[in-house]
Amino acid sequence: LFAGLRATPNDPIFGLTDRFNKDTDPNKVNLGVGMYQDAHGAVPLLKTVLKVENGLDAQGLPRPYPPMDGLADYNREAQKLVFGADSPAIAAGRIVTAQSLGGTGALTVAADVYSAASPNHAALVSSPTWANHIAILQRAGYTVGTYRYYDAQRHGVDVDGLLADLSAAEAGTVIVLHECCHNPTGYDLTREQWDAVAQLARDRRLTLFIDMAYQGFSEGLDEDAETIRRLVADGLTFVVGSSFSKNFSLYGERIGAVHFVCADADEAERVRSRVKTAARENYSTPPLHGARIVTTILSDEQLRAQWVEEVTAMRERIKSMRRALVDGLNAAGVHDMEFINTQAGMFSYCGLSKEQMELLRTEHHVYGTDAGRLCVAALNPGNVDYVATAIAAVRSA
Ligand code: PLP
Ligand code: TYF
Repeated sequence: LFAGLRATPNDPIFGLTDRFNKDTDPNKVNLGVGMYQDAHGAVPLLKTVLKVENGLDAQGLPRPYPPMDGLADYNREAQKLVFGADSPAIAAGRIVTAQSLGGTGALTVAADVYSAASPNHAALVSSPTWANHIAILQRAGYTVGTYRYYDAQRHGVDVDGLLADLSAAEAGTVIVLHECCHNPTGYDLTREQWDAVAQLARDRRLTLFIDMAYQGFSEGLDEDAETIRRLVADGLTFVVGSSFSKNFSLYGERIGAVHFVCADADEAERVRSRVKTAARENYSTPPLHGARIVTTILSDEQLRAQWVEEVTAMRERIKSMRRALVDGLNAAGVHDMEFINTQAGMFSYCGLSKEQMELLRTEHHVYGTDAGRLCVAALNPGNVDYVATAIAAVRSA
């Protein structure tokens, strides 16, 4: 039956972890996969999450099927976190929110609904982007192209290229944008640049998908959602994918949400039926556990405040590690990598070539992606100087 089946290549990012696990060097550092780690190099279990889990355990709750679009209380809380508790669009009933299997599942469901809504099956993603954006859209029948984004020379965003490429897109083209903490580069759009994108989206009737996998990891939970809230206030209709993998450190629970900002409540009702169908045909109903944890925390004032503190601590620690890396590089004689402090989120495009990234692995046991992406959220006081020295050595090799 499977004799003629050819194997597909390993996911390059998870493949790095496999290589890292086989490395026996005691100094090895995994800056490959995007997972936040604490000062001791562990993926944390947040204190608020543990507290709630213990409570849920003690209650011994049954596990019925949730609705296909997820728990209603969860959806309400997830929606408020993205759009703001006082959002007029929420009050008007024109935002459809459904629990999703992480940010990945949000995109999967969005792609199904988009493809039913418009005959234009073209999509554009940033060059570069998270590889799953391309894979998921292609799987849903989209022809996926790229818009210019990363400007290696200027260590930032090629805004002119981006706007030119969006201007050339046909009406109805799906445009995937990263709300904040761009994966993989770490470079985000400024407020003015977002305004220009929004103007184009309106003028050319582009279909925006805004991926927010890192809410709270750039400037703050509200600050990081500001663009989305402004687009809603401006009257745009679009879709948001949001994830609790990072800001609740619930990677393995597969918990996120997809939000459809519709023109009115009537349109929202029709969209909701499509969303439920997409869920039913993909996985029937989403899982309960992560949704219960997140709902309990977000709907309790004290727990929520404690969680916000934990998100703040993660964000601040990442920023301090960026500074420590730049300091370490300076101490090692590398003075042109200050740009690391201008990037946001878990990732840094460090500008090293594929060959240099391989040298970093083979000679120094430091693992980042071929494209030069380092997960700075996996740095800690015990490895940051080692990594800085290794980068300096590779640069002068
Ligand atoms: N979108 C982007 C831009 C990401 O970097 C990630 C990475 O984890 C995701 C979506 C997927 O998030 P999740 O693990 O919640 O599915
Ligand atoms: O970019 C990352 O490292 C994270 C995690 O197929 C990830 O977004 C990596 C690869 C993948 C799914 C998630």
